[in-house]
Amino acid sequence: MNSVHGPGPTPPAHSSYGAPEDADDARDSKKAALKARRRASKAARRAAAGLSARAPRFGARNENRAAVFVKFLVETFGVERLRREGVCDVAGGRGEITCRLAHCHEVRCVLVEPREAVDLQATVLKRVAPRLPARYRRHLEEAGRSERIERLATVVESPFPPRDAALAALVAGCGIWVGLHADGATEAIVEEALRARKAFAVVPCCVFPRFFATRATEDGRPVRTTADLVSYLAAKDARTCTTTLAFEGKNRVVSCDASAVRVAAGPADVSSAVLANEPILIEDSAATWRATRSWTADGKLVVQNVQRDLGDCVAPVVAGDGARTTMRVREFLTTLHDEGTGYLKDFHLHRASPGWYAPPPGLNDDWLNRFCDREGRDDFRFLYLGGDGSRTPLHADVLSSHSWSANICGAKEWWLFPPSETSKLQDAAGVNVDDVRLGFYDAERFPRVADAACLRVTQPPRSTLFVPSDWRHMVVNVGATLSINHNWFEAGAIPNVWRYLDTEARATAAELEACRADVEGRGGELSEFLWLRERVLRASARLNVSDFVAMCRSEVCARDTLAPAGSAPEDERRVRDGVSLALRAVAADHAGSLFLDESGTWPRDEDAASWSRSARDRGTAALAEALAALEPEGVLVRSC
Ligand SMILES: O=C(O)CCC(=O)C(=O)O
Repeated sequence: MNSVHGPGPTPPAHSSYGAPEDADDARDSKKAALKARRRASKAARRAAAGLSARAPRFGARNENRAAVFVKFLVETFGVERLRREGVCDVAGGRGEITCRLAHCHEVRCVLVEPREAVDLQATVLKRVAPRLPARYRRHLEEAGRSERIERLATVVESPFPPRDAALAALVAGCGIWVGLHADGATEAIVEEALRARKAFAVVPCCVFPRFFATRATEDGRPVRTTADLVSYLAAKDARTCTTTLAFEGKNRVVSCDASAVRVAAGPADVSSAVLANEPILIEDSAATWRATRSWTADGKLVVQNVQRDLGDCVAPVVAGDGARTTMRVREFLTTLHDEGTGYLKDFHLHRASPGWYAPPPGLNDDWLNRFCDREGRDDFRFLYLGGDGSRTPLHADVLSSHSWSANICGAKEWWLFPPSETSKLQDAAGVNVDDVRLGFYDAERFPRVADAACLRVTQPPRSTLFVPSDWRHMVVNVGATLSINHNWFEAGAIPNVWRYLDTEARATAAELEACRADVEGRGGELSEFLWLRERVLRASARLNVSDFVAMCRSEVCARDTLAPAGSAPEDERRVRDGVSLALRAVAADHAGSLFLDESGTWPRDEDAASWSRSARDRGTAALAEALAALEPEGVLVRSC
């Protein structure tokens, strides 16, 4: 079993996921024999006392454990989800769990078992059928086999996780990974599922302390017992739950939905999520906002109040056919409940009418909108309003910014993909899939969408979702939904923002290269051409490199710390280094094309003062000042 994760020597290959005949097994069998002797003598005592020989049982007999575990899976994840996402049954032995899920619940299953060829039809006929309710048994008796198993179950003969790419893709195609007494594979299931953001449920059994010698409990003891192993696995992620299953023996299940967005327990969790660039849901964060109080009653939209407050505003609307238009909010409201109506999006609420809400704590160190306010330019604070089923296609946010989105009423279903999954969401030409729901995209053109690790959440009314920088996401509204969102970023996102801007700056430079000769031909200066390039970049990307420098300078010079309040010194260091590296890259590649006016902002007038030597010197000086604030030991920035 050389693919089982975890430190220490590898359990021998002869066994199913490492069930070696070692001292621990011997100890386990001794314990079992002792237990059996105790049970027999108890039964004898009860018989002597004239009582029933049968001892009271904790739950079902051990041989029913697969049935009990499947019941747990159905109750925990719901049969709809099991069917939608599919189950990977790791170290599933003869395949009883797979047989039950596929045959009785019509769940697509992949059984990974390294030991021997598994005959699922034999298992269902011999082991499963005799214990099934009559309705499932009858058609097996008639047909002598289960077509559902033929149709839904795949056996993968491999260690876990499979190394072969095709087999690994089969496993990755399942949303829920399970292991009942999977022995040496148990920790691998947990680790891989957390990494791939899958849901999992494992029932640990043998511990093999000799093979996994470096495992330690939270209080530092070596993991020696099954109870230790349960706590050790549960400690790997705050979202895990442990439950006791109703059968005898090793019956503690550790389960977790690593595909679920975390819910914040307090502001510190929000700051940690921002630092880690991970989504987080903040419940009830919009409950007391003036917007919520004014525009909803009993959780429902009060259309006439929205009309009263915003009716005359003109807002952008994406029509049902995708065409972009604008209309008065009052007019849009009359169509809100019509089928296939448009989606009112990106309406600048704060600009039109401020004071309806305050950004949630932890999501308000907003460099982007502060900069826009300072410069008196368009901000990134929006109101969205859409009917049931209205949708925003898969995208990553503008400028590689974060966003937060708060529901005033209605709910939103989110699909969120970490940056590592981006290529799986694209076709061979690098075009993004528009709708990631199964059946809504061309699986031949986008063959890896189903394998992409995805976080899911149905965001309830009055809550806020933090959407991190560079995470692609898709949204579908559930019921008429009014939401407020900001695109924003803090210091931690600056490396991503810079990467985005640098790519755009290079593309703009390449496109404009042909104009350089024109400018030079009419006797213009190189700096006029560089200013022009910055101007085009600003129009296409909303920020140019000069803006980026001005924004970073005003933030880093005005404060002592850049990471969220209360962050560890190493986080502060990491965040500072990120900003510093971005500005060093500006110094290396763009120092000669920074232009600032006397007030320290982009000189937008189309006259020679804008691209003058002094405008460039001010740009270079702003960059040097920002770097000096970040790196007091000093950096030399030279204008070219
Ligand atoms: O609510 C929506 O439809 C889209 C919101 C979004 O994409 C965001 O907040 O980043």
